[in-house]
Order: sequence, then C-alpha cells, then structure tokens
Amino acid sequence: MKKIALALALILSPALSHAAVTVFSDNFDTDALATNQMTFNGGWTVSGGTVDLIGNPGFFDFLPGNGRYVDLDGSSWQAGEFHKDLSLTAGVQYTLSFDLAGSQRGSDENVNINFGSSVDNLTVGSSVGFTTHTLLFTPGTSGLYSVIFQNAGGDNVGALLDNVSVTAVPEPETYAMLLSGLGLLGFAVRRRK
Ligand SMILES: [Ca+2]
Ligand SMILES: [Ca+2]
Ligand SMILES: [Ca+2]
Repeated sequence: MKKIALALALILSPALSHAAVTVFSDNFDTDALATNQMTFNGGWTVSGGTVDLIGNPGFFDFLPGNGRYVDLDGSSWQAGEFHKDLSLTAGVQYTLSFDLAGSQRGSDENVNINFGSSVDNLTVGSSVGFTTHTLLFTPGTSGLYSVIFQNAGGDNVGALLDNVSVTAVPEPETYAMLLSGLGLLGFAVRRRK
C-alpha cells in the first residue's frame, strides 16, 4: 500500500501544481518550403485558397531567426482558411497561443481567428514583428473543435504565423474527480487484501 501511495503521489504532484498540459504545438520548422503549400506535418488543412510556407533558409525569409512560418495569404490570389481540428474535453479551459507578425511587405493585414466558439480579429501593421496572442475556450461538451486562421483579402501578401500551441490547465473539479476515483481504487485494493 505504501508503494501505491508513493506512486500516486508521484503521478499527482505535477497535476497538483497546476502544470499546463500541451495538447498541440507547432513551429512549422519541419514543414517543406513552398508557395501554395497544402501539406503540413502538424495536420493542418487549407481550404478555399492557399497559404505559403516560407522562411529559413532564404525562402521569402522576411523575419530571419524564426525558422519556418506561414504566410496566411498564399500565391493564388485567394487567402486560404488554415484549419486544425483538435479533440477537446468538456469543462477544461484551453489556451490557444500563437505568434502573428505583419506582412513585412507594405500592407496592413486583417486576420480572423476561431478557436471553438471563441473568436478574435486582429489587424497587424506591415512592419510589426512576431507578437504572441492568446485566445481561451472551454468546451461545453467533449468532441472535435477547430483552430482556424483566415487572412482577409487575396493579394498574395498576408500576415505571418508561427508557434501555434494549445495548452490545458485542468479545473479544480477535475482534480476532485481524479482524487475521489483514486480513493475508490485504494479502497478496492484494501478490500482485496
Ligand atoms: Ca518557426
Ligand atoms: Ca503569399
Ligand atoms: Ca494582403
């Protein structure tokens, strides 16, 4: 029983310190450089237009030092909807974090961001560097939810996107459920003995 208690303490200690759990993380650095790129290692899909995968080494690398990143308006005169589905749990608060930069090519850009039912709309000046933004979402029911970035317009010059992540900090009720579940388990183990 002592061993079980120790194991449980080890399992629970990171949870009890309210450590954030990373659900999804993508810096685009392993994706292939290409205009109108449609294939992404992070499982993104592009619909209704295109995006470009640009950056290091020297492929339209407008902001060197960030590896590779996404130009949200591709090279087909139609900005694509950049879309990633994630399986999320009811009652857990999720934080979408992403770095957005201006086009670096003279035009201000407007980007609509959806995370589940949460919406944000950002206008980024051309010369703005990568800046971190966050958007919160707590699903009412468990299931698949979307992260969507949609650049307005279709002039082949878009805002730049990098370092997209979704993290979760479980609610106190989740811990309570977890602890009562473990308590029952301990009771069952004792009874068997
Ligand atoms: Ca990157
Ligand atoms: Ca482009
Ligand atoms: Ca534009």
